[in-house]
Amino acid sequence: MNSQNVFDTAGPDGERLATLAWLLFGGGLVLFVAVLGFLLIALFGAARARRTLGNPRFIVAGGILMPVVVLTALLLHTLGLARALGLPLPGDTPPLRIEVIGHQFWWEVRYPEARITTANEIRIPTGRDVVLEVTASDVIHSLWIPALHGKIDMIPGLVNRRTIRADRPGAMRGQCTEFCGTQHAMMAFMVVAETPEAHQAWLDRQRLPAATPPEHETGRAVFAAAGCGGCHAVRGTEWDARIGPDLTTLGGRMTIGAGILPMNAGTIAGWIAGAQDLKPGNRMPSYANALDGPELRALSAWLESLK
Ligand code: HEC
Ligand SMILES: [Cu+2]
Repeated sequence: MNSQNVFDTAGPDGERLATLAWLLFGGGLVLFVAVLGFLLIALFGAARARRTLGNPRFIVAGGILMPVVVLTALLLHTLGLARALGLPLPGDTPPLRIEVIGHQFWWEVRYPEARITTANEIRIPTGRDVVLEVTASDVIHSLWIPALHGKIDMIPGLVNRRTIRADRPGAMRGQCTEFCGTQHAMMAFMVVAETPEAHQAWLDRQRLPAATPPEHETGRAVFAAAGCGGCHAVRGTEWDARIGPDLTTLGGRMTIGAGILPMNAGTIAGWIAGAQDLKPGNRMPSYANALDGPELRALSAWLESLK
C-alpha cells in the first residue's frame, strides 16, 4: 500500500469518502460528456437540432433546473454522509487516544495512556477505535490520512477530536492540508496500522529508555557536544527538550524529516548536515560546517540504532 490515495482505503470512513469521490467523478464525467455533445451539436448539428438548443425552455431546464436538482441532491447526500463519519464502534472497548500536535513543519505524536511521545509517524491498532485529538503549536495545520478519513483542522488553542478506524494492517501516507508556511508541502507523515498484538508490543518497546551500547558511545558524545539536546528529547538521557521531534526511537520510523526521505543512517547524516538544504526555513540548523565526517557517521549510526 504505502500510498496517499483516497481510492485505496483502509477503513470504513475511507470507504465512504471513496464512494463519494467516485460519485463526484462519475457524475462530473457524465455532465462533461453531455456538455461536449451539446457543443458538437451547436457547432455542426442540423439546423433543427441547433434551434432546439437555443430554445429558452432548454436553457432554463439545462442551465437552472438541472444544477439546482443535482446540487441539492449532492448536498443532502453529503449531509447524511457527514453524520455517518467518525461514529464509534458499538461495544465496551475504550478507544485509544492519540494526541497529534502540528508544528512548522513536523508532527508531534503522544500516547497519553502509555505516556510516550514520538513524531512524524502514527501507529494504530486495527479493528479498534482511535480518537485523534489534534491541535497546533504555532499556526493552523490540518491532518489528513486519505485512506482513513477527511481532513481535521489543527488550530492553536483548540482541540479537535475525530474517531478513526483501520480495518486492515498496512502503511499509508498522510499530509498537512492547510498551508502553514514555506515547507508545508514537506510536512507529511506515515500511518502504520498493525494488529492489536503487534501494536501493544510496539507500545511496550517505546516505553523503554533509549539504550547506548558501547560501540555507539562516540555518537552519543557527539550529540552532547553539538548541543542537539537543546531542542530534542531522548528518553532515558538528560535531554528532554521539545522544540524538535523526540528522537528516542528515531530509527524505528519509516521516514525522516516528516516524510521527506526513507529512514537509514545515510539519510540521517544527510539531514543533520543539510537540514536547511533539504527543507529550507525549518527550525533546525544545518551542521555541515560544525561536524566532520567521522563525527557525523558516529552520530547518525547511534540515532539509527534507536528503535
Ligand atoms: C534549534 C533547535 C534544534 C537543534 C539545535 C537541533 N535540532 Fe534536530 N530538529 C529540530 C526541528 C524543529 C526538527 C523538525 C524539522 C522539520 O521536519 O520541520 C528537527 C528534526 C531532526 C531530525 C528528524 C526527526 C524525525 O522525526 O524525522 C533529526 C534526526 C534531528 N533533528 C537530529 C538532530 C541532531 C543530531 C542535532 C544536533 C547535531 C539536532 N537535531 C539539533 C530542531 C533542532
Ligand atoms: Cu502544516
